[in-house]
Amino acid sequence: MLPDIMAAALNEQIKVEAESSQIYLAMASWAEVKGFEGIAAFMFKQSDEERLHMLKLLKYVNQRGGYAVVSALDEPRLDYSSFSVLFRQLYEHEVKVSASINNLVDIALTHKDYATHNFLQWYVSEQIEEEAQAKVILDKIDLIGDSKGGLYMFDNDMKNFTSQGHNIVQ
Ligand code: OFO
Repeated sequence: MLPDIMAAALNEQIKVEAESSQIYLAMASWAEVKGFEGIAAFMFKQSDEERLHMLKLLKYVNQRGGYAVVSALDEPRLDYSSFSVLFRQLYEHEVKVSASINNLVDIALTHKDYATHNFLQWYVSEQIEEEAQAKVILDKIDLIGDSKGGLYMFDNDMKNFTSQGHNIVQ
């Protein structure tokens, strides 16, 4: 059985993951309209993954005797001035998500909810990967700057990575 405070915090996280999915969906749409298919494919995939993170939490809350709430989401407010700004927002967003996962771990330990603590370890690992991936991409984009040729090649790399199911960090 979930402690009430844990159920409430997990419900907040359900919203965070759903909003992450919306943020990446908005980024995907922008990249697609700009003609950057590879970046768009990467963002669509990220968006799908965030939805799975949300679903995993939702099912866990219900399975543990809580009630997972599907709440209204905030509209993504993004600065689309360049790809480097876009990827910086992605990176900063992931850092924020890691902090909220850490906060959940903290609540689980404080309330001796070891089942949830165990469940959350998957998210802890996932965040390590996602932060690292976002940082690598951001560093690459910062190197490229505004070079059109560089962006074109980067977009192709992203296409290959996404279609082969590879992680860009590899
Ligand atoms: Fe990338 O955030 Fe989910 O966990």
